[in-house]
Amino acid sequence: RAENVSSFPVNTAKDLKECEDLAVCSAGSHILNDAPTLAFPSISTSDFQFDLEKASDIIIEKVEEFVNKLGNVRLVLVDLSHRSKILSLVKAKATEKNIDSSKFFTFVGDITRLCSERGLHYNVIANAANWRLKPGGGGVNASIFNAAGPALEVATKEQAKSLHPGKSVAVPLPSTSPLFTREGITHVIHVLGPNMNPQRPNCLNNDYIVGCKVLRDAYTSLFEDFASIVK
Ligand code: AR6
Repeated sequence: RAENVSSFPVNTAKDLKECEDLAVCSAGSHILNDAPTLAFPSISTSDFQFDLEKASDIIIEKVEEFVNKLGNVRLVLVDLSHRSKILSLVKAKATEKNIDSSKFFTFVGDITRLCSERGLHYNVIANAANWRLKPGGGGVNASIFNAAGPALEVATKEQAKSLHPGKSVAVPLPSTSPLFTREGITHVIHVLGPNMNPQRPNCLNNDYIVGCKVLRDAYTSLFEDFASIVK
């Protein structure tokens, strides 16, 4: 079951054997599985202050729409802490909807270290970006640009100068980047979600009619970009 995965660090073959011995084989199978895997953070729900209930419904809706369409791939929603509210909401709704937990599950860890520290095989990550596609700021954007090194900023500029809310852009990661060499990540997909934070650009002033549409568009664009990378 998915909750075993997020709470069970498996780093070595020996750990994995022990984990199987402990009859939590589903954790092992997630970790051993080498299907193309997209790890993504919950877009817009932290710095951009989007409502968590609404965001969790949209994640589930879009995962249901894409998970089978995409074939033999895995979609993994990631957050830093076991106390993550968005992970709990999405996990509960995924169980309720009987979504295949080998194709979609939640996972706790730093999205820039899921292979080296948590033993998860993954190849593509999503970033909750800003409209200028700039490094820094905070949250997952700062972590990804810091971990990827300057190569990501250069490669990003080659693809796009800016992003509209609801859009994404896929950036191939140069093989010099530590994210490529250490984690095996080949692409970063920058996604710009709707913003409800008055301190940030393009604030929607609590307009959740527009906000939900933009968040749906953002996940559609993300999963379509992932599909074109793996096809
Ligand atoms: N690994 C996994 N998940 C993370 C990590 C990490 N290293 N860091 C944060 N999260 P946020 P937003 C989770 O604020 O709301 C930036 O400054 C976090 O707990 O990064 O879309 C950009 O430049 C949350 O669940 O993105 C934009 O200006 C999720 O990632 C703005 O913030 C998204 O949180 C975007 O705001």
